[in-house]
Amino acid sequence: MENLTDLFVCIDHVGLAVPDLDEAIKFHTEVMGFRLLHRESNLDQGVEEAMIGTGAQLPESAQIQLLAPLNEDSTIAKFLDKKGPGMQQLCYRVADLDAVSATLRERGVRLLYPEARRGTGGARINFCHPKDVGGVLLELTEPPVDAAH
Ligand code: CMX
Repeated sequence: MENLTDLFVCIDHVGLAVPDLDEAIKFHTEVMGFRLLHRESNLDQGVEEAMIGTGAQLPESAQIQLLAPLNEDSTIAKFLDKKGPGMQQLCYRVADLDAVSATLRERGVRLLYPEARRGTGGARINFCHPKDVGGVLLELTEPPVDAAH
């Protein structure tokens, strides 16, 4: 596969681990003044999640993802136990997840999954191991073709 030059489209979102999704939504909408843009449960990732944002479209604004554990085996439950609530991940949007993953692997970055998995709103996702990218868990997301952005 050809080595890519521009890997990322934009910063898609920042993910915050929260113990209680309803409380976190209430805080971010009523106190911080953001809008609730999307909410879903992702069984594959063991999370109940919400996307929060300014609602700005042009220029497009990155969003905040609130992540609460669906069960005690969830990655988010483990994160909350060890580190408490706070920033759990940074997410970059990509146009072609398979091509970007291949390029990053060639450059020595470990991807957590051998193949893309399902993320928010049906996006294709994978993660770079935090130890290989400066200590931050880095999600890569390829939005579904019919996504609004
Ligand atoms: N950010 C930065 N560093 C992290 C981290 C995070 N979110 N999670 C773990 N680490 C670090 C730990 O601090 C630890 O470092 P030290 O060895 O220096 O102490 C090391 O990574 C190992 O930590 P761990 O607690 O043993 O965690 P695991 O190896 O069991 O899991 C990871 C880490 C990244 C593999 C796991 O969190 C994972 O699979 N994440 C991807 C899936 C995910 O996060 N899903 C929820 C979000 C879903 C979504 O966005 O849609």
